[in-house]
Amino acid sequence: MGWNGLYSSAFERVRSSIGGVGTVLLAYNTNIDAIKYLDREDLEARIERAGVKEVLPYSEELPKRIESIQQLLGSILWSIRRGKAAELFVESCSTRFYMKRWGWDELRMGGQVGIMANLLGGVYGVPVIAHVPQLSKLQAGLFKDGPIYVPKAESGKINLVHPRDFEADEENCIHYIYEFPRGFRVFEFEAPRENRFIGSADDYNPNVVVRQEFEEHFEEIAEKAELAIISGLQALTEENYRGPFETIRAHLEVLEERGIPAHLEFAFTPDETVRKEILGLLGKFWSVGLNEVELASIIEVMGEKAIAERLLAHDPVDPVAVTEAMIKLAEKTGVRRIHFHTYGYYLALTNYRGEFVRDALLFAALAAAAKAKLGDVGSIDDIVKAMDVPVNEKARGIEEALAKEYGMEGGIAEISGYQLSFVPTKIVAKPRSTVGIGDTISSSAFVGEFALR
Ligand code: 8BR
Ligand code: 8BR
Ligand code: GLC
Repeated sequence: MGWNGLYSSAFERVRSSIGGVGTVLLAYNTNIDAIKYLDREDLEARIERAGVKEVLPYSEELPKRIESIQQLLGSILWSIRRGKAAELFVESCSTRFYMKRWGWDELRMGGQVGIMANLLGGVYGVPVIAHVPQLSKLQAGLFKDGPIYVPKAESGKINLVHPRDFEADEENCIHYIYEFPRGFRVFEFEAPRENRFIGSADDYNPNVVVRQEFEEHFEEIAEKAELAIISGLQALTEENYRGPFETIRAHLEVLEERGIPAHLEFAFTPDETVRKEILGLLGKFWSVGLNEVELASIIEVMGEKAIAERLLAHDPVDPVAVTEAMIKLAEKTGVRRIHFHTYGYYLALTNYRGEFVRDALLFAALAAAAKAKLGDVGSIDDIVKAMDVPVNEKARGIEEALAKEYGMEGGIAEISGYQLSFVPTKIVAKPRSTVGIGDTISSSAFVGEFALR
């Protein structure tokens, strides 16, 4: 069967079995994404007003956090010049106010938890319990209908309610997302690909502030779940990680005791100390999801500089370097599943076997293409609309390299006691937006795998 045949049969099987998946616990980051599609003239005028000389240095090197309008505009330029994503905490109130007045074109659900809750609960119909650090009316309104719940403590007991029925009036956690298309020009710079810069005007998610319900009643909440996906550790720093890590470690122990497989969605974590701490926690997870930059950054803190460099040297990324890095990571931490995704293909290294691992990746790639094509996936049947997106041509060379190196056939190979699964992805030429595709990929593959078991 060719890849298109494998795609449609994987989709049909996941569609018919996903209803059998139990409740998924999602923690910790949920926020509001205020999306602004950048406009050249507007941006140039703003940079001129703020002072070109003061702005440009930050487009060479990102600041650690944003404390001025010059740093904000310079960081946006940093992303545009490289076509790279970046996300920084906005500390200064006057800059937050500047962003608010600059405005947005669209408000969307944000944060790995929020995005996955809407996809799993709102689209796939899989029940989810979400951690939402602050439930404002605006935040609650961004949740889709469906089996999406937040725990509410009432007279010492936990009840599960839809976020709109939580009826709290808490703060807005807003992340301003500045998106630009491939070829976007500003002054003499041109974006080599579409991407975004995120400025987080949010005191809760970047610090992983855990709600009282989750601090005090975690065992009772976990009792209701069969799977877990953890995310949102990426903005922690050497200064503030200790408290949240204690809570997370305690939560992971509860999940482990109850035999609940947990997936870590590893987003880019600039702080090296935090990355090392995450590495130390990985053994408590069943599974981890990451892209090439993230894999290189974690392999680097393991002292494997040479492999880290190989991961970033080629486009598309060398799959043999990826496989070697995944084996090192699995051997060091004991994590049972590593799901790698990059522009054009995915790989999964598992310490168990079966075609369902590959088929879950195919389902995820179709979901990702639907998300890129439509912006928002409304129902599971929308995902079929991505069937006509062509399978990435460049992935043929990747497949050949894997066949030669590991004897891979039909996207599956056996290496040093692990199964390696490969799929070429479908790439949408003009994506509606780039935010949240990674979350769609990781959650669809993880949950899809349990649907197919
Ligand atoms: P992409 O081509 O995949 O967008 O690669 C850009 C990488 O830069 C992303 O993996 C993104 O995670 C990372 N990044 C982020 Br997000 N924040 C960053 C930061 N503060 N400093 C440097 N890189 C960052
Ligand atoms: P990260 O932000 O975690 O890197 O996830 C983004 C992922 O989305 C990439 O690894 C890539 O597989 C996928 N993706 C991107 Br970016 N653009 C896409 C597109 N136009 N069509 C399909 N998938 C895309
Ligand atoms: C990060 C950002 C959030 C965005 C999400 C998309 O969590 O903080 O704003 O929605 O990534 O993956």
